[in-house]
Amino acid sequence: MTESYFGSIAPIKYEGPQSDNPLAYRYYDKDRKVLGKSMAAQLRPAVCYWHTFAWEGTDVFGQGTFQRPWHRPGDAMQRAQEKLGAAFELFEKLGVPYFTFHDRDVAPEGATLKESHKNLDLILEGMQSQMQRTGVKLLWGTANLFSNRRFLAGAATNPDPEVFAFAAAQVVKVLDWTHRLNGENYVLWGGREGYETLLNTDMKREVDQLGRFLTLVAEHKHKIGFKGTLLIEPKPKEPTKHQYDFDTATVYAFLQKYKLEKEYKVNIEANHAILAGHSFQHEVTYALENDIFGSLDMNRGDYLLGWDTDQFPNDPLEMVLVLYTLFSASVYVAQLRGRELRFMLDWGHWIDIGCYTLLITLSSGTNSIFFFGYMFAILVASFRWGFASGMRVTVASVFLFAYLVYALLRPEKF
Ligand SMILES: [Mn+2]
Repeated sequence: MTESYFGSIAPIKYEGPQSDNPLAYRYYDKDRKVLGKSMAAQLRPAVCYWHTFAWEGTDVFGQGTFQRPWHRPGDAMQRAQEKLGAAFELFEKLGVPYFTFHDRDVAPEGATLKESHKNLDLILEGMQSQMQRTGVKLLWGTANLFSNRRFLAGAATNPDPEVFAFAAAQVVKVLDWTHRLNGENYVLWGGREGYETLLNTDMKREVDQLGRFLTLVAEHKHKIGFKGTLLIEPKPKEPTKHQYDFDTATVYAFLQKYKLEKEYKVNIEANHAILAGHSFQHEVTYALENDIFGSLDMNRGDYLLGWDTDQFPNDPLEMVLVLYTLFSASVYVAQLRGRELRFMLDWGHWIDIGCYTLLITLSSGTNSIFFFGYMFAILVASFRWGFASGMRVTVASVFLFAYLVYALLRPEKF
């Protein structure tokens, strides 16, 4: 069907932190058990079809720069098959457990809806056999309701009812397929659901339409018996000036208004949080506290740019901070709901000491503001368990901090 695209590259394996092989995992060891689950199950890494295979490397000023074989002109279905082959070759070589896709990533749009559906069916049947062959699973599917010019003024919020119907038909198709491919979630990103100017926009009517659309999606999910989670991905900008799914708090207000707060959860993306003027951990905490936390898209943006760059996260401090926030907010929410967390009583202050040591190491070292975190752990240990426990935590903190002074400043500086 297709020739190998990554033919000369061997499967990527875990080789440990000492490895200097650029095509090896130094820390990600997919089968290693962490807290009773494999790293693959804990982290659930997924390759996104759009960024990796569909996007041609364009910006608004220029043409595609990637020039992959499947970007060549020619028979669009043939190219889609080549892309599918290359995609599963990459998933397999990377050893990732999951991938994600939207309908137009994988199959070309036809002249009519019927033809588009037929194209999608053909490719997704091939995808189903690739999934069976490789064991790679679908993390989520979604429908592209923003690329075609018909969506200029939105999909569910478009003033033209035919566009609303077209978008609905697309979601039905991809939701059915996501169910058939055992997808774990179905994502709805707002796309062009927003506006540029109120001069031509009836905002209340548009948001009502969005509420109606998402109610229909939830109804369809139950009708077909899809057990995965419906996720909304908040994003404040791009492509419209005022996006209706601005951030987690806006989405929560919207869901409550249309009585959908039990049907949808949020997929929080680091870069989208930053674009909304929030930190990633703000969005995570807000979602957890209001019981709409669904999934994390652990990417990053660029603090010097004002748009969504969807880059791979490479700042350990940012990642540890958000994971620590996730952990703390989960413990807080569990306690609010009266769940007894025995391990937190015994280990909470030690977990805090460990986290703060990590945060100090990753931030500005011995000048780090996270130094004060030790004090909270010492106070908790002292007040809960008494003098001896407080003393133990104090001594441990002093030793850890002294070690950091030594390790971070390096002995040759003395
Ligand atoms: Mn993004």
